[in-house]
Amino acid sequence: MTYELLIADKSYSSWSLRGWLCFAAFGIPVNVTSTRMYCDDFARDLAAFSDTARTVPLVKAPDGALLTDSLAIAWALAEAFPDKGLLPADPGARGDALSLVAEMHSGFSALRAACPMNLRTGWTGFEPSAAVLADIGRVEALWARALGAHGGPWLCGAYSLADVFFAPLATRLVTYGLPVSERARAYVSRHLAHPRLVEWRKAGLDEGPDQPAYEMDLPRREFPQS
Ligand SMILES: N[C@@H](CCC(=O)N[C@@H](CS)C(=O)NCC(=O)O)C(=O)O
Repeated sequence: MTYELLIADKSYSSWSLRGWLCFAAFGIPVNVTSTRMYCDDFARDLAAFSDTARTVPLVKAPDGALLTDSLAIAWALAEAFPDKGLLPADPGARGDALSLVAEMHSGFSALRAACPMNLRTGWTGFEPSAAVLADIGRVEALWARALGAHGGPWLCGAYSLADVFFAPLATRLVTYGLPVSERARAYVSRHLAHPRLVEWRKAGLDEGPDQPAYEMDLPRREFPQS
């Protein structure tokens, strides 16, 4: 028996992207089912997956566990596959990765609310509020420390769960044209070129019409490819 993963709209569901990357970026086999938010399919497909399902991503593990949150998916896979590199082997880098994952999972509410992930387009003319700028400042500080302490190219050296959790936020920095340092922009470019993110984005473009809930009252521009 293998893992079963339920996700939604690849272009828009940032938590689904994180859940999927926990498998795909580390070569862990998984059966993926995809649904769409903001329509009857969502409730129907969640109920078919589990009667206690409420949000995506959702995972049924081979041991019978139902993982209802991206953080639980990350921790369970890191425990089940200690040799797949989800977390760095070095204890200091590992602690930093855990901290980055946890802070991303619980933080950056202003940036997340004002700039929903949308992998189909970029926007021009977005004016960040003071709260959004404060979140960007915190992202900059965390990334600069991690990249400096562990030597890159990813936050804690090799690609880890820390990068999985920041991948959607990295896309938002460029799709909304937010002000970032050169170092942060180079890290964002690494995400944009990551083969699994490229694969996910491409698959999302074929998932049907745009979701109206993610429209912005702003002129569009092309999704930045690098
Ligand atoms: N804390 C959850 C958040 C999951 C979440 O909010 N997922 C969104 C999609 S990105 C969702 O299912 N929204 C539907 C709803 O809330 O009804 C996690 O980390 O997995």
